[in-house]
Amino acid sequence: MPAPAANKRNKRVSRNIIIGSEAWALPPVGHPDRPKGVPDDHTKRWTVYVRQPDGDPSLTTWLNKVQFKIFNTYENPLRTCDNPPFQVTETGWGGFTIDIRLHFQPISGEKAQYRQHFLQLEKYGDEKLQAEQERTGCVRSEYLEVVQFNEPTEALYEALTADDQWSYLALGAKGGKKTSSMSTGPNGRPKRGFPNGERSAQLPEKGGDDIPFSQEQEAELMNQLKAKMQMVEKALEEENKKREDTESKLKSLRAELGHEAAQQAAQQASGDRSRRR
Ligand code: SLL
Repeated sequence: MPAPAANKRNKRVSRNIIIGSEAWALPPVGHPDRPKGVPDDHTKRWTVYVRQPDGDPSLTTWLNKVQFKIFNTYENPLRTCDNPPFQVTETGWGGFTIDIRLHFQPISGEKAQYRQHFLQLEKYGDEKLQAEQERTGCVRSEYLEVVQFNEPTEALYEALTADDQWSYLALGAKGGKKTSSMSTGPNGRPKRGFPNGERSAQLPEKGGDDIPFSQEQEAELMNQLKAKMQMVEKALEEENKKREDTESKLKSLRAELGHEAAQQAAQQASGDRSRRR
């Protein structure tokens, strides 16, 4: 269903997503590590997923939910993920094609789109890739997909160009850490400019709870860098001195040996010459 005409913009925005699956071997039947309740004929545990490439804006800006239609012998084969991670984990014995339905955020006015992914459970690819799959015990198969929004609604366009699409990276969801000395805005990113909201290219003089960067901090950072540079220079000086010592030792050793060695070399050379004649 196209967006109402009044909302249309003469723009096209696209987003990359990764669609993929990972499969691991299950411990054999009777093994203490084999999970309980898994049918005896299941040999693999697998996950099928839809995610944004690392560092990309959050796909929840435009993606509302994802449905995975798995093989129809599974219980409840239409699996719906209303929130990230958009993924389904199951066990089984064979690969099959999974239908994936991408549902967009209501502000987009876009109808759902379909994609497919073949659930690859067995090793594949060249020797190097198969060796890697053997080593890690994991078979991964994924591809990059592009979702295009032609003439997005105003609301979708706003969302797709907003700063806060990246805030999930700062909120420590995946190892990302908030820097404690910075104050952050409601979107989790460091606040910019002065506490009164004034924006300026000039850093404020002093820091404070509401001021993430200041001239004072800048100066302190410069001092720290200078101190580190002095340490490096000192270490370099010491190394140079060591090198000079070693070189002079080497020189005197050579001088000591020189006489003997020169004689040997001369004898050798004259022997060579006489043999050649
Ligand atoms: C096919 N590739 O397309 C085959 C089917 C089905 C795999 C593979 C167990 C399912 C369950 C499982 O792994 N099925 O336990 O319901 O015909």
